[in-house]
Formats: sequence, C-alpha cells, structure tokens
Amino acid sequence: MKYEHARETYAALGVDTEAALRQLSATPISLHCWQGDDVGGFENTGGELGGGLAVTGNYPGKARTIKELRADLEQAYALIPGKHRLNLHACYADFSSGKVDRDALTIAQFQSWIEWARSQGLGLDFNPSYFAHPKAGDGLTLTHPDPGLRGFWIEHGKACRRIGAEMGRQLGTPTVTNLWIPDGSKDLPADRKSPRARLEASLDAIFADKIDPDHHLDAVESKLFGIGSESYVVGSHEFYFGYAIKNQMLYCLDAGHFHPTENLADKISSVLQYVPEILLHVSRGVRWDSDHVVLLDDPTAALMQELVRGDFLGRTHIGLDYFDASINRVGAWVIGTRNTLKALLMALLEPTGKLREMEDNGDLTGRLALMEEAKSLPWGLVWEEHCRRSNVPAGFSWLDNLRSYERTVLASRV
Ligand code: RNT
Ligand code: ZN
Repeated sequence: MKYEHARETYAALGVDTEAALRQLSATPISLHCWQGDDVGGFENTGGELGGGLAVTGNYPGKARTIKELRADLEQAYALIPGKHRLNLHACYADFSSGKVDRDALTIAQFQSWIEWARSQGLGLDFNPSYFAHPKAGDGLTLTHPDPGLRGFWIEHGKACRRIGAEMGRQLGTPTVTNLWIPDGSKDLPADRKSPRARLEASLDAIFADKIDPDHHLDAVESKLFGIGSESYVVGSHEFYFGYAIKNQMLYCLDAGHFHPTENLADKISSVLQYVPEILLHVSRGVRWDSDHVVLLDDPTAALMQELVRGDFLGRTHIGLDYFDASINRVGAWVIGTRNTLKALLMALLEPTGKLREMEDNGDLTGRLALMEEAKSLPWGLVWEEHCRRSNVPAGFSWLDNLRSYERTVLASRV
C-alpha cells in the first residue's frame, strides 16, 4: 500500500506519520466567512466596502443570503479534510427578527449562526466590523476625533466581545474575537501621536471587562498600509504588538500586513516570547495587500514549519484571510484551506529531531542536505491517507464536486 511505503520511509528518519496525522486532525483552521460574498455581509447598507478593503472580480454565483452562504460553506467543508471553524464578521448578523445598528448587536442576531455551527460541528470565531458603515465613512473609527463617533465604535467593540463570549460558551470552545480597524491617512499626517493615544484609550474601554478565557479570547490585528491609508496606519505593528504585550492578549499576524521582504515565520518565536497566544491570518499579499488565495508556497510552508519546530501549535489559532471574486468563491476557500493543511502536514512530517541533532552537533552541511531532501519525501501519500480517512477527495477530483455544485446551485443565482 502506498501509505505503508510512506510510513516506513518516514519512520526510517524518526518521523511517526500516525502522530503527524493525529496532530493534523486536531488542528482546526478558521475559514473566513467573507470569502463567500466579497465581504458583503447582510446589512444591505448598499454603500462602499471602504476601510481600504477592495474585492476585485465578478465571478458569478456569489452568496446573497445567509442561507446561501451557509450552503456554500457546507460545500467547502465537505471538500476539506478534518473538523474546522468559521470566522464570522459582525456585519454577517442575522436580522430576520429586526435590524439593529452595530452598537446594539447582541447574541440574538447570531443565535442562528450558533445553531448552524453546532449542527455542523464547527467552532466559531468573531470580528467587530469597522468598515462598510456610514459612521466609518471617513475611514476613522476608534481613533475618530469626534467623541460621539468614537463612542459608537467603542460600543460596537464591547458588543462584539459579549457576542463572542456567548458563542464560545454555547459551543464549548473559546471564540477568538479579533479587532482590526482601518484608521489611517492617505497623506502625511502632522500628528501621528494623538490618534494612537485615542486608539489606546478606546481599546482600554473595549477590553475593560474581563471575560473567561475558556469562552473567549481577544486578539488585535495590525496593518502596514491600505488603500486610503498609504502614509499612516494608526494600528501599526509596533502599536498593537506593544498593546498585546502590555495587556497579555493575542496578537494577530496577517501574512499580507508586512513589507514584502519581511519573513512572517521569523516573527513567531519573538512574538510568542511576549504574548500568550497568537492568531494567524494566513494570506498571500501580491505587491500590495491584495489578499490572494493561499498557495502551498515557501512562505506558507515556513509559517507552518515554525509552528511545529517551536512547538507553538498549542498557542496558535490559525485563520485564513483573503478575498478573491475572480474565481469560484467556494473553490477559493477549498484551495486555500487545503494548501494551509498541506503545509501543516509537511511541517509535521519534517525530520525535525534529526535536523536539530545535526544543528546541535555543528553539522550544518547535513542540516541543509536533509532539509532539502525532506522536500521530496512522500508527504503526498500521507495527505492522501488523511483525506481517505476523512472521507474527502484526496486529489484533483474534488474539482468535479465543485463543478457539479456550480452547475446545480451557483448557476441559478442570477
Ligand atoms: C484587513 C484585515 C482584516 C480584514 C477582515 C475582513 O486588512 O486583514 O482582517 O481582512 O477583517
Ligand atoms: Zn487580516
């Protein structure tokens, strides 16, 4: 059998493929709801996305309702091996029993998501939405100089933490609520300091209430620049990393939020030296922060290697963050998630023990030789085995399922 051959090959290098498969199965990926409808949400504000976010492409079949989005997610999960999570944005609230503004959201607007998540065996993660809203029209939210507007967004942040905590409590798995705001400026600001002071005060107000970590974890996400915030982003890397250290909360590293030559993988062991846990937004920046579908590429592989080599999986929450409307949106979820899982499996199958031993003995030639040879070890056969055990197509044939879903379901959405 092919898997047996792979198992023996790895065993000879001191790698236990069964242990790798157990760890892979125990590591959920949080799929981002917003890939399904181009960050549209269900508030029907009809306005611009704003916040420096832009989704390009007009592939037919976008989910237009909660029902359609859930159906698309179910199709995506069916083609991804393992049990995973869903990462919801606040603007995906269910308003079937009446609309409320973002500062007044409660669990009532998310109860149907919880029921659905439970029926699918999914954990939920959450995000306040600081964009696509008239009160974020000038691109400022928690740093707005107007205390009234700032107060509205502070209430939104508090409401989202309460909702996240209740999701985590009901589903019995902690919800990570991740806060990202777009605030910044297109051109050079004369004052970089005051908005940062206002942001810290706003965050302090949002995070004032302590919540049981068994139900809920708080994360903050930095950014380098966005459309309309090319010259200055209030919530920069230094700002939020400092804030997360000071308050011992999760720091979110988005793969698209750093200079293109920076190595995100290298940051993990530094960041985890000072904060308890991290959230990853696995993504792919192309030239600018354009959030392309995750590939099985070197940066993704390096990220997963670092999590395994540093024994950091237990302190890392893995989420995805990209939005591509130029290809089948369900396919975008499936491709990016399968690639993330493949990268993780490859990392779990690395002969790390042997590499460490060589490194400790000063055998740097052997270390490089083995690292490179390891790339062509039969990890694909272990992946096939994982898919087989998970009842999911192992190879390219998952595309047939997607195409048939496209013909029978997506094509009728006109
Ligand atoms: C934006 C951030 C943020 C968003 C989502 C929609 O630059 O990456 O995570 O993509 O919250
Ligand atoms: Zn992100």
